[in-house]
Amino acid sequence: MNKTGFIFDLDGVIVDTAKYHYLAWKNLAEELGFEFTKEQNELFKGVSRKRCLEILLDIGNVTASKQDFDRWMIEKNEDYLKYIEKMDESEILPEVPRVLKFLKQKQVPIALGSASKNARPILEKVKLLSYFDTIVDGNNVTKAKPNPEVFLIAARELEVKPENCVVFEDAVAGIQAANNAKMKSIGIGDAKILTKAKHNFNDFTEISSNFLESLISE
Ligand code: B16
Ligand code: MG
Repeated sequence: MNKTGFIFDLDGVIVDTAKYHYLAWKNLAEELGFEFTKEQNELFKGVSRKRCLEILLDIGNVTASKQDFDRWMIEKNEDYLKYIEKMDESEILPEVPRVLKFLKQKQVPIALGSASKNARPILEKVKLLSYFDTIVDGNNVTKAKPNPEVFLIAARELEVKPENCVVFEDAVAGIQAANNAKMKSIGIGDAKILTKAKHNFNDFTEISSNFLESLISE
């Protein structure tokens, strides 16, 4: 039997940091003189910080010099980090620890595969860092999801073949990235949005140990 590896996205799968990203982008938009809505924030899920700022400036019809752009990237992140600073275990999404513990017990290798450059401090804050055999995040990749790079690096570091990896993702681009890597994609969130996922669940409360077991021994 081939070894199975599990890869978790961060924002929207392990914790809901999207709400803090939203507040920080909204603050920047206000400073630049326009409104940024929760609906528009949906476009930012799973998308790199740089790309988010490009989309934000498009929304506000703002042109930026290279200097402005770099300054706003830093400003947004500093603001975001103030929200992150206050995070603790209570912000872990339902039943994520149960699933991580189960996989650990089964001695299955586990990776994080996230677009965020703040993944490590967030996992530290919510005290889940020790479950991960490797962290692949925005600091390690050059190509953003839907490019499979982040998940392929994770598979390599886990020493598992891509086709034997399972990916939990909440973003359309993330599901595409997993599919592009030939991995088993599991959509966490609205099945009507994550239509290309191999399996869909609203959250981890719907994922049974039997189902996890079946993924390990497939
Ligand atoms: P940072 P994920 C993504 O996390 C977020 O969904 C996305 O909104 C954010 O812009 C991106 O991380 C980069 O985050 O600014 O912290 O580097 O879903 O890939 O875990
Ligand atoms: Mg996500």
